[in-house]
Amino acid sequence: MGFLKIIYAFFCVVFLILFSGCLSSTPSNTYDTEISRNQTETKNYQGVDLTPIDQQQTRDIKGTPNINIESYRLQINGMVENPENFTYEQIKSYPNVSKVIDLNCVEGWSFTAKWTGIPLKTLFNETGVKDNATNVVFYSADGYSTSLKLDYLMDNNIILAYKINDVILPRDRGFPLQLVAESKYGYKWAKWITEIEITNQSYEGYWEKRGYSNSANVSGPSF
Ligand SMILES: Nc1nc2c(c(=O)[nH]1)N[C@H]1C(S)=C(S)[C@@H](COP(=O)(O)O)O[C@H]1N2
Ligand SMILES: [Mo]
Repeated sequence: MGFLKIIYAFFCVVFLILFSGCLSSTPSNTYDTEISRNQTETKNYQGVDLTPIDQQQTRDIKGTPNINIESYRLQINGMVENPENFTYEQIKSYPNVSKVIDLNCVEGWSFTAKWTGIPLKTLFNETGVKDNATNVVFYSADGYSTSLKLDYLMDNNIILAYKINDVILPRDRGFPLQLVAESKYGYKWAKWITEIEITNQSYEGYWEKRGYSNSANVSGPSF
């Protein structure tokens, strides 16, 4: 009898460990990918054929960083009046903008997608931007960084995308946010953004430090 009780207790403990493990890992790890799978991808928008997500090429320096969306905050700091941290839900609650834009990597490939997200202008209106600020640096969860001029970002109403082809940005594609740096090479399209710093200094990001052009115009040279 004693032996059977021990066996019984053992299986109860194993079962509890397995079961609680499932419960606790479900929300943060499958949140976006499950939603993405259940959403229908848009194939054509305003007469333009979009590249299906599974046919889009991608590029990253070291794989997909692990981001827990419950604790995720987008920090905006530097030369602002009020530094602020935004949750994913807050970001999605502002009016959104959609654009059909090509992403061109310096490796020679490109694709066309519909990007939906929040204009940087909306966030900068919340934080306020100091008068002499000139540049904006984007820092990502995988250690990547890049920068762009404040005027470029404002004049072109540049957005932070949380959807691609009307599907939640997949985890391996930059979830929760990718910068849609239209008319700039792909290395300016920071993914997995966690921090945005406003400054009056020029800044060389990951690829720029390795010799790539800091202006990165698709129409111009890449070095
Ligand atoms: N955080 C982060 N963002 C990044 C990169 C990266 O390695 N890390 N690679 C850049 C490069 S070189 C390109 S071409 C685009 C590719 O975006 P995609 O994977 O969505 O196609 O992401 C850019 N943004
Ligand atoms: Mo790239």
